[in-house]
Amino acid sequence: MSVLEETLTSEQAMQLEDRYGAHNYHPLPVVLDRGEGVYVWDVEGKKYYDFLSAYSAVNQGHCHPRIVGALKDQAEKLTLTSRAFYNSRLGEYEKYASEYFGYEQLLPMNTGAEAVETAIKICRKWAYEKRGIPENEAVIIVAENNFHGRTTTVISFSNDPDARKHFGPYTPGFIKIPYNDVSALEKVLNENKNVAGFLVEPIQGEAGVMVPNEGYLKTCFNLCKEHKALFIADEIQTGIARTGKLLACDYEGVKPDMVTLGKALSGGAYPVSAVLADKHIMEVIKPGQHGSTFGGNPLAAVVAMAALEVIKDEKLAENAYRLGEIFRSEMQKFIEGNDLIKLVRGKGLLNAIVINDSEDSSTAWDICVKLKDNGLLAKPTHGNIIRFAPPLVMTEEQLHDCIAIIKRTIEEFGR
Ligand code: IF1
Repeated sequence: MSVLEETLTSEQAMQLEDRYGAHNYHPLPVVLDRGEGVYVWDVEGKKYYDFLSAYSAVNQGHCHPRIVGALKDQAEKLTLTSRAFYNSRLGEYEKYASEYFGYEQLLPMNTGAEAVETAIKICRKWAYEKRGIPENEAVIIVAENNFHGRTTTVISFSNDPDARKHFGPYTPGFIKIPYNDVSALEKVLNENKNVAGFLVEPIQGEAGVMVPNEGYLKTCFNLCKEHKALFIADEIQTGIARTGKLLACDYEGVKPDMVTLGKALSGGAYPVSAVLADKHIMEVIKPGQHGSTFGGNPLAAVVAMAALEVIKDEKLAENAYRLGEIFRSEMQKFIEGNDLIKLVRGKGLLNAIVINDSEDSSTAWDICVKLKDNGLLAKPTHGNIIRFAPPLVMTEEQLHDCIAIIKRTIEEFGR
């Protein structure tokens, strides 16, 4: 039997990762082997509700037949051409996705971090060529506690010590301001003539699902307009129906100058990311100035089209909105009679509970281990915060089942 055909026990699989893999993660002790819709199964056949959705990449549910079907068909036909040649699916995808989100053009990449890097490069180039900012002096404003990926430039403006420490020297040209603070943005825009853009998550995911005040995005957008800076929304986690609208910015009627997308753009079947913008911005990038071997490949193109069709056809934004309301109101009722949980917050099906404990406690982790034992997989974002982000194809009945598991687990834990 070849190595690939052997079925390992969970214990063996974990040992292999531990021995031969770099230790850049600390996973919950569960080894997943199969997924379908809102469910995943471990190697021993135990079934779980997935309440992480691969960090919101699997919004359409695991192994969605339409997405997998598109992937299989295209995989047998043509997978990769590079951009040295045209391919028969890319233009169709670029048109479909641009119109879908209401932009003129799309730049295809693969991972979220690459999409953010791309947006930064476009923003800087735009600043020099369209705004006349002096060479090498463009500044991009970012928010404290941001998460935009793991590349050297992106971690340069992180303030998470794990993400940053000993990875310097850092890329200059970023100014950090507190999140959800309009006057901080206004102050920097007034004081610094070289601000090219403001890069922001409409809801901060890794920071613990921090939902800004109503009107924050709109006011920031207007301030950017006034100062001729680009408003760049990182919708890699919040986008594609996760928060109950197609984009989280839709809640405030904001159309960002640039949007980054990733994760659920492929429904988790393949790494697909993109930057969307109108022509007057995108046109600063000319042949040879940016790209990627895999970006824009035909497999990614058909997978992304299928993934976006599923969002519309199955009305997943509407479902996320409706189930999110139920989730928060049920959890709210529950925590009023419970000392362990301090609050629940979120939008659509991107939610978190905050535990009455310190940020560096292990309580969130310990609860997640118990949730796993009870058949539900979630992941802490801090020592005291648990994120709940199930696939958006969940039914109301399944959601009530999950809420019951969460309540029971927390009650057991409190004892
Ligand atoms: C990991 C968090 C989620 C993102 C936003 C860009 C990227 C991400 C808003 C980069 C990625 C991930 C990556 C994942 C953990 C995760 C995460 F906990 F860190 F915050 F989703 F909640 N912009 N987020 O959230 O996309 O390059 O990874 O494709 O393991 O690092 P990527």
